[in-house]
Amino acid sequence: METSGKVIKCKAAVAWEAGKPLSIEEVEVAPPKAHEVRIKVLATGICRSDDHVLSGCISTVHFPVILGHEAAGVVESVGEGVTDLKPGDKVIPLFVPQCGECTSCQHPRNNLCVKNDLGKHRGLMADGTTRFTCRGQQIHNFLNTSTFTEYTVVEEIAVAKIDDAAPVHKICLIGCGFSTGYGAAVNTAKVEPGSTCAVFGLGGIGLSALIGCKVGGATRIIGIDINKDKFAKAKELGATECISPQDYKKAIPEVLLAMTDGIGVDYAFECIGHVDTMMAALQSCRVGCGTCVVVGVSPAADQISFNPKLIVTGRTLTGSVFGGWKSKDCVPRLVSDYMAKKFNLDGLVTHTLPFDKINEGFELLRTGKSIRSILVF
Ligand code: CND
Ligand code: ZN
Ligand code: ZN
Repeated sequence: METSGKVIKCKAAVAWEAGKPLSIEEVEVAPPKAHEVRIKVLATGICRSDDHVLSGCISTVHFPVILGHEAAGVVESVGEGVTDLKPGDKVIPLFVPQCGECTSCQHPRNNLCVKNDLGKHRGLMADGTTRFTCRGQQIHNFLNTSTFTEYTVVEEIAVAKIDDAAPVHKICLIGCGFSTGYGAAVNTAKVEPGSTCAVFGLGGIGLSALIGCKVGGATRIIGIDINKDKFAKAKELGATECISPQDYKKAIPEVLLAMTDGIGVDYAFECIGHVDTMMAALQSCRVGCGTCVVVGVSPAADQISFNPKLIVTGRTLTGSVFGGWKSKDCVPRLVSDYMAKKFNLDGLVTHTLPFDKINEGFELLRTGKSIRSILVF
């Protein structure tokens, strides 16, 4: 059936309010307006950031909302003025867009296009409305993407065309988890051969940072997690040692110092989202040149305070969103690199579930049983 130009009725997981399970509903998805693209979502991952919204930890997001920001699909139709995409193209929606024109897009080291919706969480398209309606009510977008739905509409600056042959059930992770962690290591930290790295948190993001450390040539990669069930996969992906804070009386920075002859690590990645582990990661870094990269998202009101001696003595505290990648340029290249076997992210997918089991997927994440669950339609 020709759907172009028409409202599509389809299945979506609507978050009506925080603290409640998602509700599978029939939603109406309006056709794309000028410079917008309607995408049939084929596979979408569950990232901890989606859960942060549901748990109320990112309190600025407006409900009701369709969450999800890590997906792959095909273009169903395009709005007026869209020239670089056509129906049938395989694509990845981009939770950090790339307009190509703003001061951030023009800056060689800045990937945070001013058209991102990360801090403000307007949850609306550029014209101030959304394309989703359910039970007569407008439903908000999430991070320019909203992928927990069979069809979504995104701005053309928030979609990357990728290799037609790429397996959507795996490379959907390039939409967030993989690229975020991997880029934190290869772009933000620029891990060098021979270095020692520590990865705090061995979920989808942390394990991707670990893959990046390995690709960067790190000789020692220490994984840290309170859930020891994560250690086997971490070792499979390149961790040389794994430790749990619960096995030590001493704090983790002291343990890491002892493990490195008092030197500390060259690079530490915080992939959890707690301010205390962010501090621990910074304190674990080598004096004079160690770098701590914050990737985890902490509750909106949390603050860090620390003794400036930690950084005046040459440590660097930094962070990145979406691994520092300029999204529209880099996502197609990351997919090509995956196809060329420059890295393997398949091990991050622990569960593949039908879309209707989305709440089960969230439960697997919350109970620490999954790395990434992929929902398929
Ligand atoms: P996930 O929950 O899968 O992984 C977190 C891991 O940390 C789990 O294995 C936990 O067991 C472990 N953990 C929890 N508490 C501790 C602790 N105190 N000490 C050691 N380990 C602990 O989450 P994820 O990998 O999907 O996401 C990780 C963070 O990254 C999360 O905060 C998410 O919101 C954030 C993120 C950032 C970005 C970005 O662009 N910067 C994009 N997406 C997600
Ligand atoms: Zn994410
Ligand atoms: Zn821009």
